[in-house]
Amino acid sequence: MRRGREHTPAGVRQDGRVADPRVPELMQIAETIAREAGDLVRANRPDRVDVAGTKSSATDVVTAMDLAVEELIRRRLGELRPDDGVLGEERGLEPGASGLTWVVDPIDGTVNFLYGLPAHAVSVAVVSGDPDPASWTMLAGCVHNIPDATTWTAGAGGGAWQDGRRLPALVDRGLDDALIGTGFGYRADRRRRQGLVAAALLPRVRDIRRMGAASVDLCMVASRALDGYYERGLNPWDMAAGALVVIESGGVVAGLRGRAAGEAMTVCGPPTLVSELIAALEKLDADSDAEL
Ligand code: LIP
Repeated sequence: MRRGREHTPAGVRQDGRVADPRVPELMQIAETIAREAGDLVRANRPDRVDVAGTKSSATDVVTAMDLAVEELIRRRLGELRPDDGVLGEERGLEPGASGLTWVVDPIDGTVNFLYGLPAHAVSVAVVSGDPDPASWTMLAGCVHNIPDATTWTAGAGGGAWQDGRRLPALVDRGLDDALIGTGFGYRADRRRRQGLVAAALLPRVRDIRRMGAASVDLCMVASRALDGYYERGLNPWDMAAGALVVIESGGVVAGLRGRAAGEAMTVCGPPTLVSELIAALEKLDADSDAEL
């Protein structure tokens, strides 16, 4: 994952050719499984979605559909890529023997799914190395938005695509002209601080949007429906596929203070905008939950 400096995206040689010949097949598998998962949700969405449990807080919900979708994804990966590992939001890490790990979010934007709001997606990615954003090499990914079936795919060195159309390179712009996406965590102390950061940024940007699904936010940057995006608190499964889509559309995905994107902070967009956004977020200590 790029860290705010120009270097070859993960998985691609300096000559720009795909470094890993497995990428095309992995892209196809990611898209096939993400679409099958989307079909499952669309065919079985109940009139009333019930909460099956909660996680980090009373509002961090998991539904029966989250569990069913992750079960389908794991079953299909077991059929198609039996030696690979799987890291999923609901069942955690099941290591594999191949050196590849699939990083999956069965329904990213679960609260949106619960309320019937339009941004909620299946996110399926595959990485080599530890499934840790600080060190993984992203190889392929797919984000499949469930309500409208909009589908983003990307492969290391293979470009980023939306509904089969290759996405053009991002266009840079200044922070004051930028439409910025963000999101908020589930814990009250973190949300309080995140609200202060957003309030401080608001007069400095065109506007702020909060979609409710990180994977969709990331892909909307690649599609230029957002100019940039930042969020503190993302899990590997929230960002694995969408980050590759951004990078393969010529964007940068980074953390603050020269660190890789990850739980502390994820910032993405075209290079100049990312540099300006990182500088603003560093001044606001946006990678901290401490009371101001
Ligand atoms: C969601 C993220 C979103 C964040 C939400 C939540 P989930 O993931 O995609 O960006 O703002 O708080 O974490 O929990 O729906 O899989």
